[in-house]
Amino acid sequence: MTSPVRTERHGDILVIISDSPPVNALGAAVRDGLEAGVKEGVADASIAAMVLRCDGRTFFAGADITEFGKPPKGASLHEAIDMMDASPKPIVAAIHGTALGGGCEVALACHYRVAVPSAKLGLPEVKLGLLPGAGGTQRLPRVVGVKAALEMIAIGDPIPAQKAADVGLVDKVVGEGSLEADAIAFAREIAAARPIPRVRDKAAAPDPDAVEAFRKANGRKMRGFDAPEACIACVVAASEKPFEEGMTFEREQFMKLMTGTQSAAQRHIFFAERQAAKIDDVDPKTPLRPINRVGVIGAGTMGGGISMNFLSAGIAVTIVEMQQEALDRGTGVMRKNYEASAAKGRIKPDAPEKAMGLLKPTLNLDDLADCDLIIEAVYENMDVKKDIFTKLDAIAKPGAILASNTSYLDIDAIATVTKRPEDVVGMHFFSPANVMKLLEVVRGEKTAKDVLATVMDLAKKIRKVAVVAGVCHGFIGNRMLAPRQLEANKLLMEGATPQQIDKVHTDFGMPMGPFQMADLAGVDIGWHRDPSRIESIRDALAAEGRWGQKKGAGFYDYDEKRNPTPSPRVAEIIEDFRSRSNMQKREITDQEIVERTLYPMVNEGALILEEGKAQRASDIDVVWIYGYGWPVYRGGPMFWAQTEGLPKVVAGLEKHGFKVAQSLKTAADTGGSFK
Ligand code: 3H9
Repeated sequence: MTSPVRTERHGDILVIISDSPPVNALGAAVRDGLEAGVKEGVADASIAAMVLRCDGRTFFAGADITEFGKPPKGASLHEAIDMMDASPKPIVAAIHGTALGGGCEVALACHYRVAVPSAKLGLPEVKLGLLPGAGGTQRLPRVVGVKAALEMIAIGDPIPAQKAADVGLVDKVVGEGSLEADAIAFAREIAAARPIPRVRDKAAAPDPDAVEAFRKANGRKMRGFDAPEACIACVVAASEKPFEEGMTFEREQFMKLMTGTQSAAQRHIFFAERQAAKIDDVDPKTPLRPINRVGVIGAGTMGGGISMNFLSAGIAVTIVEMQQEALDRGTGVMRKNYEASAAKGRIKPDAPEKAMGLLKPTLNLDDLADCDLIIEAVYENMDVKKDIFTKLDAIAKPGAILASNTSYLDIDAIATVTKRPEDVVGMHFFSPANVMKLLEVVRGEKTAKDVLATVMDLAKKIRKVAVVAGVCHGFIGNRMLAPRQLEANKLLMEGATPQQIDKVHTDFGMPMGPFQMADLAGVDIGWHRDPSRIESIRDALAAEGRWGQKKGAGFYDYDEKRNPTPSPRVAEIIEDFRSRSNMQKREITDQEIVERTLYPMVNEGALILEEGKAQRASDIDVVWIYGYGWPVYRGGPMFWAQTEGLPKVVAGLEKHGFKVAQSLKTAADTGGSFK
């Protein structure tokens, strides 16, 4: 097999080049090639210095994650890196694309770093539940100091080349189109400089204040995760221990994380997210329909949020409302949202004007005639949606994609009112639509393959994570939410409190529990609006005007800052409803809440898979991570069920009288996993 690493001589400079698509991950063959390249440069008396660069779209994007958990092969990354570090001739890392993880660690072990302006450098291992395990935690603080290293290692966001130069991580920012030539020239300049600068020889000053401030600023974000604390401990070690001791400490911490379930879950999600973009029976080379202008019907919270996604990506939007006042209100909210983001420095100062400049507000549905994609985002009512799609069929140009943002309704039924059901698709955004990453793409019976391919591609452009779902009530996410909510309500009747049930969910790592969610969304949603008809605790709350956060009262009482406290009135309502239903109150354990609210979600997920409404179990996990805030360190409900043990899940479901999905039973009985 030919090596992915080759060398080229440019006078007294040896250029070592890796060419391992797609991202030059540091797999066994690349590591072996690097060792061979450096050996060649060291052994050859005519070589004064070396340049290390990559072909393709990026410098090394990290260790090869697919090798994790498998028996080691070839030179280890440590060995390759140690060899570079120890080279008696200087090595210059020439960086383009993204030098991430092990790639950034390779660059840190080189003696100099040059980068093009568009390059980014970072140590994102924490996002995989890991820490930089090839010396990154020990070398980076020695270069950029404890404070900057904490940000890069324990948060994991990469930094652009210029910022890297400002903090000393990059020695020189070179020409965008002349990386190799500039790196060779730089190598010639430093070839004779002695001593060769080695990061390991530097010291990082201890900075306990920075550590404390970092913990304080990021505590919430890091809650529940193991990796960030281990990252912090390693950065502190870099400032307190000699290099080799720090390396030993880093290794121990890395192995602990690597063998734990959190990292397995986070790595699962890394691949699951990328897998979700693939549709089994749709060729990735399917020609796409051009999307230059998007139409959005409805300028409410949802329509406005949806429009912002496209505007932010530079795609023109025509937004339609029925009344001028509603249109003005909707576009006003969008402008305010943009301005708030600009004020916080999240977007450039001129971004609000740019985005709003691409928006065409109108009261006339006929103005959608030039749109390539039209998304209907009005309220959930089949008759209303059918009426809109009938009109759209007459207005939209041939080939335009007609999408509904429905969260429950039957896309096939909506498609029947058009003469082009192949152009109809569901695009289910999650609220707030400009923030939440998930997009459920609902594939109707007749949806054309190129429509699906186009929508999946567009999702990437607007930075959403798209998952394909089949037509069923609530699709993937909301369908699985339903049994959870049902059981949570039953548990209230049996003796649990809203706060106990919610706490089990937040302790699990969810951003909120079922009743906090109900209060946020609105207790009155789906209410029959007849105060005399009290058929559930929820009806009783709605009848009293306890509609949730917006009314200052729901399952909880709220102060003016929307801080919740348990409500004595709600306790009374529950007590009253319980006694009228002739039910006995009993003690409910937290474990029972887990078994009755989370296990049924897994069961529903298994049914969704059986019915072919999701392509794969990992797609369901992606839905829950990006649509509902399921803790990524638990890998989504289907992955979590496997860490919990499928036989245990089945036994729990059976104990509480649930009908267990056949595929779940089979997987549990055969020691298998979800496919
Ligand atoms: C590490 O380095 C540990 C060390 O500290 C210590 C070791 C001892 N390995 O994302 P894309 C695949 S941990 C294997 O769609 P983009 C990816 O699955 C690593 N495969 O492209 C996909 O495959 P497919 C630290 C990888 O342009 C294809 O490449 N590094 C790896 O949108 C294209 O990826 C990271 O965490 C990998 N490391 O984004 C960086 N990376 O086509 C992880 C990617 O079959 N990578 N693949 O679906 C990324 O963040 C993005 O992939 C990157 C490109 C920004 C590089």
